Order: sequence, then structure tokens, then C-alpha cells
Amino acid sequence: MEQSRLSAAQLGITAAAIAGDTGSLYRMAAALLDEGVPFETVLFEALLLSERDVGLRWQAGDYLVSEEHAATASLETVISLLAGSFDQPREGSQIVVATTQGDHHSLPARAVAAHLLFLGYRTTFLGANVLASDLRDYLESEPPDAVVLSCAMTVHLLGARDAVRECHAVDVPVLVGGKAFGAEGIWARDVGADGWVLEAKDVAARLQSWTPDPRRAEAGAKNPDEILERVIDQRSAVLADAEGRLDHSLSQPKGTRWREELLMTQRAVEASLLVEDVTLLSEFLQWQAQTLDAHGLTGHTEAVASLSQALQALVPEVGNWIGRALDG
Ligand code: B12
Repeated sequence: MEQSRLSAAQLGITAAAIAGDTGSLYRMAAALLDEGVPFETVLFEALLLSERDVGLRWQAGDYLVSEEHAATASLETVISLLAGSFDQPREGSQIVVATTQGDHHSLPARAVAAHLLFLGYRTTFLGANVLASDLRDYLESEPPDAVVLSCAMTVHLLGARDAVRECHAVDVPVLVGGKAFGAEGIWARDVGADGWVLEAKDVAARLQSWTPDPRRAEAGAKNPDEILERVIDQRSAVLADAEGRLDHSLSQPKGTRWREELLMTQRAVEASLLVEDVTLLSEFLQWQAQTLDAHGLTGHTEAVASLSQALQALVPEVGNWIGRALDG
């Protein structure tokens, strides 16, 4: 299919998505399929690319959060409708697809599950924010050939490590993907993944070619050391201490937004300590500063300083970690 036709279709799909017009969006996707456009192309180069565009344009301030929500909900509904039109095969490889605990970014994983089902895999999609213990319970009853684990944000990497550990405990290999694993998937090995894939559309090909060894992957994985365990134990005390310090340093009342930002920063500190890579925290702090600035919120420096001082006071061993990340 010529690229111009596909780009035109994608523009129409994005417009319908932003308008929350799921019916038109579905009809556009169905029309492409009727024209003989491969399912993968409709899924990854029309529907998912629209989401990526919406995400980037929201980030640039062109779209409201509510418009991004409308678009995501419409695209997710249409992908579910298309997936619902494929019968679950009675036999063949069995794959469980899940989004990491704490992570609500389920759309890419839903698209991966739809694609695998289309290709004839017995596929189960467990949705967003799947607790590692729940994932284990699900696998224990009928261990699948593999788990595909999605994670969009580095702040959820400890959750990804927990999920991989639980999968390996029942000898199920894990293929991971999503922005959380860093460029080139540098942090995938640290969470014990048996494989990493950059693009959602390439999962099926990797499942065909990989030779996972869960025991070897688990042996190479990182686990929280004694100091990180203490940081995790002290989470609420550190947060309360940091909030107290922030109250004194901010001129205007801080509101709940700062609590969310402090919580996310704490998780980024923990994730960077798990993978023993301060650049993870540097990248997070840079993104946070830019995003808060784009949203007209001042006080990022004070917030980061208050968290750094709270860590210094309660877990002195990591007191300079934020400082090192800021030095970049
Ligand atoms: C939609 C969305 C949401 C929706 C998700 C709804 C849903 N059902 O999925 C909702 C509203 C829930 C949400 C919430 C939040 N979000 Co959000 N979200 C997005 C958004 C706009 C699009 C994500 C998406 O699906 N993109 C489409 C995919 C296809 O594109 P992609 O990620 O580039 O994926 C490609 C590859 O990475 C890879 N890939 C991606 N996932 C996977 C998975 C597998 C298995 C594989 C193999 C490959 C793979 O393949 C894809 C295409 O080929 C992004 C912005 C963006 N630019 O991506 C922000 C974004 C991810 N969100 C962000 C944030 C901060 C949040 C919130 C904290 C906001 C808040 N303050 O509440 C919350 C956190 C909720 C939580 N606990 O997870 C930040 C994360 C930044 C960071 N530091 O990591 C982003 C980047 C926005 C931004 N620029 O600031 N979000």
C-alpha cells in the first residue's frame, strides 16, 4: 500500500481518536483491512503510531491531557475490538502478556497481545498494573511458554524485577519491552529478562528465534542490596521528611502534585540504585524539570533538594546519590 494512503489514513485516525470518535476510528481501521492492508500495518503503523503522535503532541502542549485520554481510550477500544475478532487457538504456543505492577500504560502491551493472537499464539492479556504476585498465581496454574512484560517508565523497574523473579520461579522465560528498559535495553538484563525488544511489532519474531535460559538470566539479575532495602523500608519516613522541608522552602502551598512528583522521584532513586546506574536518575530528573517547566510549575530544584536532604538524614549511605545525578 502506498505510504501516502497510509499517512492519510493515520491522520484521519488521529483526528477521530482525539475527538473520541471510536465508531469512525473503527470504520477507518476496518476499511484499511478490507483494502487488503496487513493487520500488522494497521495495528502498528496506523493505530499505535497515532498514539505515539498524540503522546508527543501532548508532551509539546498541543493537546490537553483530556484529549490524550480520549485518544488513548478510543485507540485501546478499537485494538480490543479487532483482537476480539480473532479466535483463541485451541493448541500451539501459549503467551501471557502483562504490564508491570504500578504501570498504567497498557496500550502497547494490548497491541502486542492482539498481534500474537492474530498470528495464532494462545494469548492471554492481563492488562495494566499487574502485581508480580498475581502474575505468579496466574502462571502457576498453567505455565505458558513465555511472558511478555511491558514497562513504560523507569520508576517501575523494581516492579519489573519482581515480576521477572516470580516468572522465573515457575521456570517461565520473560521477554520485555517499553521505554523503562532504556536505550538499547541496557537495564533489561539487570531485571533478569531473558530477552528485550525495541519495537512492539518485533515481539513475535523474537519469540520465534530466541533460546531463553531463565536460570542463567536470573543468575545475572540484580536484587536490592541491604542499602536499597533500607531505602525501600524508609520510603514513607523519607517522603514525610522531604514534604516537611519542602513546605518551608516553597512560597506557595505545594498541593498534591508535589507529593506525586516526590513519590516518582523516590522510585527513580530506587530504580537507579537497583541497576547501579546514576544516569537513570539523571535522565528522570531532566525529564521532570522540563515537564514541570512546560506545565508552568516552579519549585523542582527545591523539591529535589528536600528529598536529597531527607535521604541524607535517614539513609546517609545514599545521601549524595541525587547530587551525583544532578551533576550528570
Ligand atoms: C497514554 C499515556 C498515558 C495513559 C496510559 C493509558 C493506557 N491504557 O495505556 C495514562 C493516562 C494512564 C498515563 C498515566 C501517566 N503517565 Co503517561 N503517557 C501516555 C502517553 C501519552 C502515550 C503512551 C503510549 O502508549 N505511547 C504509544 C506507544 C506505542 O509508543 P512508545 O511508548 O514510543 O512505544 C514504542 C516503543 O517504546 C516500544 N514499546 C512500548 N511499549 C512496549 C512494550 C513491549 C512489550 C515491547 C516489546 C515494546 C514496547 O514499541 C512501541 C512502538 O513500536 C506517553 C507519551 C509518549 N510519548 O509515549 C505518556 C508518558 C509515558 N506518561 C508519562 C507520565 C509521567 C505519566 C503519569 C505519571 C502522569 C501523572 N502525573 O499522572 C501517569 C502514570 C500512571 C502510571 N502509574 O503508570 C510520561 C513518562 C515519563 C517518564 N519519566 O518515564 C510520558 C512519556 C509522557 C511525558 N512525556 O511526560 N499515561
